[in-house]
Amino acid sequence: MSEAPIEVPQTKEGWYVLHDCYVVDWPRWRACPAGNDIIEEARAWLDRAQETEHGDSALFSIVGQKADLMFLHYRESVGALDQVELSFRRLRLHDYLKPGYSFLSVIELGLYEATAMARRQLAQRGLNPTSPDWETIYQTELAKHTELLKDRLFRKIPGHSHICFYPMSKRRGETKNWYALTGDERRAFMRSHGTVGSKYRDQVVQVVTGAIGLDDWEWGVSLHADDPMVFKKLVTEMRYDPASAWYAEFGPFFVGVRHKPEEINELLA
Ligand code: 76R
Repeated sequence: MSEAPIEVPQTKEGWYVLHDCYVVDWPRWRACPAGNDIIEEARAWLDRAQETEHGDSALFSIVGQKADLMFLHYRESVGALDQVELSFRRLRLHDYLKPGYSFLSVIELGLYEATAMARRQLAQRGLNPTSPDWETIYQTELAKHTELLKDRLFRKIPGHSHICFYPMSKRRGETKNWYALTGDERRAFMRSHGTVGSKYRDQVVQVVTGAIGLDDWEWGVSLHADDPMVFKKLVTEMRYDPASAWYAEFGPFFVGVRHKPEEINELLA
C-alpha cells in the first residue's frame, strides 16, 4: 500500500435511479371494495411515469417475501425522483402498501481505462500533471474516450423479462481496504472484473449505479436478462474474481419479473 495521496477514481454520471419496493397489505387489499378503480388509477400513473422523456420507469414483481412490487425509476434529478415518488404516494393504492426497500443511486461509469488511456496519450506528448494546461488538455483527451458512453448513462431501462438488483460496497477492512489501494492496483482489479463481465455481454445488461453519499451501500447493481439462470452464473463467476472475492460486500438480493402497466391488474387481482 502506498503512502502517497491516493488517486480518486473519475466517474461519469447519468440518470438518478430509485429502486422502490413495496409489500402489499393483502388482508386490507382483499377487503377493499374499490379495487378495480384503484388498479386503474395505478396503471394510468405508471403509463404517465413511463412517458417521461427524461428517464424511464418500470414495474417488476419481486419473487419471495422481501417485496411484492418494485418500481424502478430513472430521472434527471433527485428532485424529479422525489416528484415521481410523491405522485405515487398520492394514489389510493399506496394506502394498501407497506414499505419493502428503497435505494437511491445514480448511473455511474468508472473511467479506469479511459483515464489511463488519456494519461498515456499525454505522456507520449511529453506532458505530465505538473505541465501548464494539463487539466484542460487532459479533460479534452478524456472527453474523446468517453464520447460513446452517453448512451449508457442516459438510457432507457433494459427491456429484459427479469431483473436481479442488489446493493454492495467495497471492503474497508484492516487488511483488505479497497480505498487504500493505488489507482493502478484498482485499475488492474477492474480490468479483470471487466474481462469476466464481458463474457456475459450477450446475455445480460448490467447497470451499475453509484450510491456513495446517497444511500447506505456504495453501489447498486442491476442485472437485466431474459434467463435468470444467467444471474446465478455471472454472480458466481464474479465471486471468484479478486475484485469481488477480496473486496465486495453485499446487501439483500431482489429478483423480479418485468410487467407492463396493464399487467398490474394481474399482480393485484
Ligand atoms: O463499464 C464497463 O463495462 C467497463 C468495465 C466495468 C466497470 C468499470 C464493468 C464491467 N464493471 C465496472 C464497474 Mn461491473 N459488475 C458489478 C457486479 O456480484 C459481484 O461480485 C459484483 C456485482 C456485477 C455482477 C458486474 C457485472 N462493476 C463496476 C463497479 C464499480 C467499481 C468501482 O468503480 O470501484 C461495481 C461495484 C461493479 C459491480 N461488470 C462489467 C459486470 C459485467 C457483466 C460487466 C461487463 C459489461 C460488458 O462488457 O458489456
